[in-house]
Amino acid sequence: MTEPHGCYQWSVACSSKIALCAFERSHSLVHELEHVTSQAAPLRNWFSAKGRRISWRTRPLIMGVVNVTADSFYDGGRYRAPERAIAHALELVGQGADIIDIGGESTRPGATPISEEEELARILPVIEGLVHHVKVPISIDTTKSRVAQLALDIGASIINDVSALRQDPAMASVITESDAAVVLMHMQGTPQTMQLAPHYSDVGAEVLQFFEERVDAALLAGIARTNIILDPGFGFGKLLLHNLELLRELPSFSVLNCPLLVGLSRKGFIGHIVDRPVDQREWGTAAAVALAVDRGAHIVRVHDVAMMIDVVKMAAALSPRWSSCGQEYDA
Ligand code: HH2
Repeated sequence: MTEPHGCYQWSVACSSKIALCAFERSHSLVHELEHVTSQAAPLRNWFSAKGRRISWRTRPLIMGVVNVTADSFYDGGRYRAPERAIAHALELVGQGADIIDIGGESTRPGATPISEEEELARILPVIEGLVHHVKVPISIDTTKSRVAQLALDIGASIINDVSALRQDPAMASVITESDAAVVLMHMQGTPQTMQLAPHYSDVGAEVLQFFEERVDAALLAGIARTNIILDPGFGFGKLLLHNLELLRELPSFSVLNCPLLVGLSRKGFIGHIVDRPVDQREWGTAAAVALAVDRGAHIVRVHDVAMMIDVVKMAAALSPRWSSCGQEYDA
């Protein structure tokens, strides 16, 4: 019988098999697995954003990236004008994006922080221009509570906080009160410092411990577990080997009963391996995305939706983790 994975991985019935599977893949996280598998986990293939269930069945969801910035590491300057950003977001939705992630401030290594007013001026017109024209949830990539609040007020429903609620003490209550979903991402340091000297003794164990701490902090602040998404933060305070190790360790993070998001698209570590500049990393990204799908990612954050949706569909069709989730083919 096929191992139950993917959309069934949170079932009470399957938790011991999941634990066994994760145990086989991870040497360092045994005690965490024992702890979590002793808890009853609900059957869930969804997360909640402002009371709406965002679910998946046969493949991970695709989060399409729209950067309304001048200096993003790949598309900086391209969608700086609101009408261009809106047109690009509509294009990504047309290509099959399940979520649109709008960012007004670059988080690339060494990026110059921008003011709250500047960030608001960049993203609000884009949300306003999109919200009545797309059905997919709109996510906002921000660490600032006021930016989050105003974006949620006009229709966004997910806050993608790369600081995992650590940068702005008011962020957690904004999310609690609006019942938005939140992405809690791991980062060592800040975008200004993170690539200076990343250091871990066991990157997988440290990221898992960080997730436990941040999930506890979010729950304590009143955010429901069903609204929390976790992200290991590829490229955020990590050397090449740390990124590769995290991709290998991905299955072990499912023990926290939260969906996993991965942002691998065109990142520097892919560039190092394939030895190509940022505009030539789509094949390297495709390989990393396919492996992430097989290793348990539920949401894949990408710049190239049209390409990566085929990669995600094919990887899911081939993956034992997803193939038990009700895929049906005519032939
Ligand atoms: N990566 C980037 C930005 N936001 N959010 C999450 N949750 N996970 C990620 O891996 C992630 C993220 C960097 O990509 P991009 O937005 O294209 O670049 P920039 O930060 O330079 O705008």
